[in-house]
Amino acid sequence: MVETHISMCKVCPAYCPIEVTVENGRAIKVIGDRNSPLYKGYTCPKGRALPEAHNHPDRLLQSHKRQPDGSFAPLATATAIDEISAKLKAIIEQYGPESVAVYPGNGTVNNPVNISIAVAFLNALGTGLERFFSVQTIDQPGKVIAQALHGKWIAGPHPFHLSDTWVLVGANPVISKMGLGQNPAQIIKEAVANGMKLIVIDPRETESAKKACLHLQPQPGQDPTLLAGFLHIILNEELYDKEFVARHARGIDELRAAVQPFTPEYVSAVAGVPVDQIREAVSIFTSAKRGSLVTGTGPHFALHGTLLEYLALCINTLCGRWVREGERNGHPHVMLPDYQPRAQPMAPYKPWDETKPGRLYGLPKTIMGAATGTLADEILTPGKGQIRALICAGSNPMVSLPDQNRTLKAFQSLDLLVSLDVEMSNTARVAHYVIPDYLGLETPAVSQFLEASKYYGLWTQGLEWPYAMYAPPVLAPPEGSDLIEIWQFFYEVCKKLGIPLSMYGNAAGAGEHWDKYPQQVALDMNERPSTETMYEHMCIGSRVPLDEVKQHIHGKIYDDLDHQVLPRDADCDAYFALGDSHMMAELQVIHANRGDLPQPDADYPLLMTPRRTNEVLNSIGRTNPKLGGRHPYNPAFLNPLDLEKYGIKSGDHIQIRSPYGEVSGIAEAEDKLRPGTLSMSHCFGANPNEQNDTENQGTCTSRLLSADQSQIDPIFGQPRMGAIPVAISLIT
Ligand SMILES: Nc1nc2c(c(=O)[nH]1)N[C@H]1C(S)=C(S)[C@@H](COP(=O)(O)OP(=O)(O)OC[C@H]3O[C@@H](n4cnc5c(=O)[nH]c(N)nc54)[C@H](O)[C@@H]3O)O[C@H]1N2
Ligand SMILES: Nc1nc2c(c(=O)[nH]1)N[C@H]1C(S)=C(S)[C@@H](COP(=O)(O)OP(=O)(O)OC[C@H]3O[C@@H](n4cnc5c(=O)[nH]c(N)nc54)[C@H](O)[C@@H]3O)O[C@H]1N2
Ligand code: SF4
Ligand SMILES: [Mo]
Repeated sequence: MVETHISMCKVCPAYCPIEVTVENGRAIKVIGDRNSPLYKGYTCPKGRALPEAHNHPDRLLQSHKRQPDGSFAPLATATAIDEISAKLKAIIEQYGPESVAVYPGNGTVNNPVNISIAVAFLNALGTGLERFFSVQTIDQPGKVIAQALHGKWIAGPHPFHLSDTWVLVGANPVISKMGLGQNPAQIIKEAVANGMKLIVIDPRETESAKKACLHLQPQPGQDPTLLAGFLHIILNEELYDKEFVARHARGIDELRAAVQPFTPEYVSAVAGVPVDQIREAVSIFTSAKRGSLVTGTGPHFALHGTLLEYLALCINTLCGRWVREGERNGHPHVMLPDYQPRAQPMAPYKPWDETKPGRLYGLPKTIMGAATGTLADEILTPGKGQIRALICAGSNPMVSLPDQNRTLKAFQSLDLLVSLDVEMSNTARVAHYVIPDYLGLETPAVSQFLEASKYYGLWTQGLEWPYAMYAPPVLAPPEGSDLIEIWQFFYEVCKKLGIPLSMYGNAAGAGEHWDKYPQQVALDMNERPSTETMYEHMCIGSRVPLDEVKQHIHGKIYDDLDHQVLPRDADCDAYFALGDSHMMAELQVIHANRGDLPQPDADYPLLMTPRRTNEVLNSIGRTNPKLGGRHPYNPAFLNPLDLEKYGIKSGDHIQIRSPYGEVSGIAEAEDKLRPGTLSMSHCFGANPNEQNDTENQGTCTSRLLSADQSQIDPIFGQPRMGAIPVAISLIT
């Protein structure tokens, strides 16, 4: 029997609506839902390859336990949970609850309840965010931190589709879908056709840059210097919105003083961008009326991501690029609670507490949770609080953390490593227990997370339309499988440990900036709630009830729901901070050290930068025959001039060395890449204790990174994962 169902792809947080063809209970085809009012049929290759993910012969269908000889034997999931709970109990009794850590990753995106319950589990243990090692601290933590230091505009930034300029600093939404989830290439194309002046700042000519009116190609990692140069011009030439700044911001004199050394000539010399391009970018941006300057992972990974984001926010604030009184809310709520946007900021606050230093490097407690870049050292460093048990929930730290060798050593020393995954990932292969999760088409879907992601900083997704969708499960789990969702796993463990769980529903905010506080819901610990019930908890108090959203199978744009932004409250005493003292001090540091980056030299003449691959999401999709099957490795992209210099051709195997490690890769020419740059995707390759087949598995770039203290942000722990000095040579 062949039937079609409307569902949602949940591989990434774009959550595209899809039409799934099912034959005798098996998905055989996925296309975009052409009746979706917002996405209009858009999908990417990863969504269209969902049938191959579900039907993959190596998909994990049973729990597995590692045997003394290193092989894995299947066991019932309930038995595995019994054993894991008993081990956790013993570990907690012996070493305390701080010896148990959780690392949720991108595999949790398929159901946001997973993250809530992972946090609830740690809260129940009494350790909370201190043992929550999430991707948040290796994926631009500077976004939330800088927003805390600068202040957050309640009515939000200008929406992209209503802007006349936009600056992408090291972000490539056409491939990543970050910032623009609903057919980014088309949205950008239409915006540019309608007159938007798009500026891209990226060492490569990206798919997004091809649509830009101006493309700056700086030296990797020199973006804070470049943005300080923009500010120098904006402030010295008085190109800012004086009325807006006087009304809503403080600290302009401190900022002006701090950017004085960043003259266009200095910035040009350090960042490697011609002065006239710097001036042109500023002129285009400041003479437009609407639109933001936003950042992506590329520049965030060069260690000064918080400063970068802070300077970006200062540029937007100086130019008054926030939704004003009388305008429509740019990012309206549907599945989140109602709130009244006002044209005013929420006050800045300090998002860390140095009176509560962590175990390592004096890293303070922050609103972002534990510093994931230090996870291996947290496991390897003896003393109170040493991590003895780690639960990896939809994450693959064996390839996503810096310094793969150190990660392996740390993981091999654990008393308990659990991997909740859908395949035998790099991390699952070194775990003690591997627990199989459902795949996306087997669970319900709801779009709330699309709205909530705006709280993680500018340009992290966020919906520009009052849109919502719900989709029921399309497939039953495969016959004979023994699956458990991530949140259900934590629930069952808590039940065994006799600890009650509470979740927080409808969270509209982050850190100390809340449009509305979440509602606490105590879970029934006698009878496990259904996933549907958990979604009801998640959407508790939503502006539109979940039941109403369920009525519209293709999703709905609730146009009539929009809000007009009210004026600033007469008694509002909150102001944006333009001159935060920590940020001003960091500006001095980057000035004193020409960007505070390793400079290319004779030993390491190239800088390695990160990039995303369309067919895979980090490591997700690598084993899918339709995705990674066709593109099994991550090429080492180089400018043809560099290839020629080293006597290398596209397709040649090369050795790549950094001060921290060595790997082999496969060279590929990329015409418009800035010379001196090696551009490569991450999360490929085998584990250090396995044979690596570069042509079929790619290369783990994390072996070229270090997790030493010197390579980690001293407050937020973001490890340096960009602008890495490297050398290459031909393997003969
Ligand atoms: N060198 C370098 N390192 C980086 C980066 C970089 O650019 N360069 N980027 C960093 C960034 S931004 C991030 S976010 C991290 C990513 O870090 P991770 O989240 O650790 O890496 P992923 O590869 O996304 O891992 C996702 C895992 O979830 C599994 N999975 C997929 N679907 C499901 C599901 O439905 N359920 C469950 N339970 N599991 C599922 C996959 O098999 C995979 O093992 O990497 C970081 N590391
Ligand atoms: N297809 C696909 N989509 C993904 C992912 C994926 O792996 N594949 N990963 C997901 C994840 S976890 C995340 S966090 C988002 C990330 O989303 P984005 O941040 O948009 O990621 P990228 O597409 O890599 O774009 C980053 C750009 O930064 C550039 N860059 C590198 N170094 C520098 C630098 O020093 N300065 C400047 N100015 N630019 C630099 C790179 O060349 C690249 O074009 O994407 C998500 N979406
Ligand atoms: S962009 Fe691709 S991976 Fe992301 S939700 Fe849409 S179809 Fe899925
Ligand atoms: Mo990420």
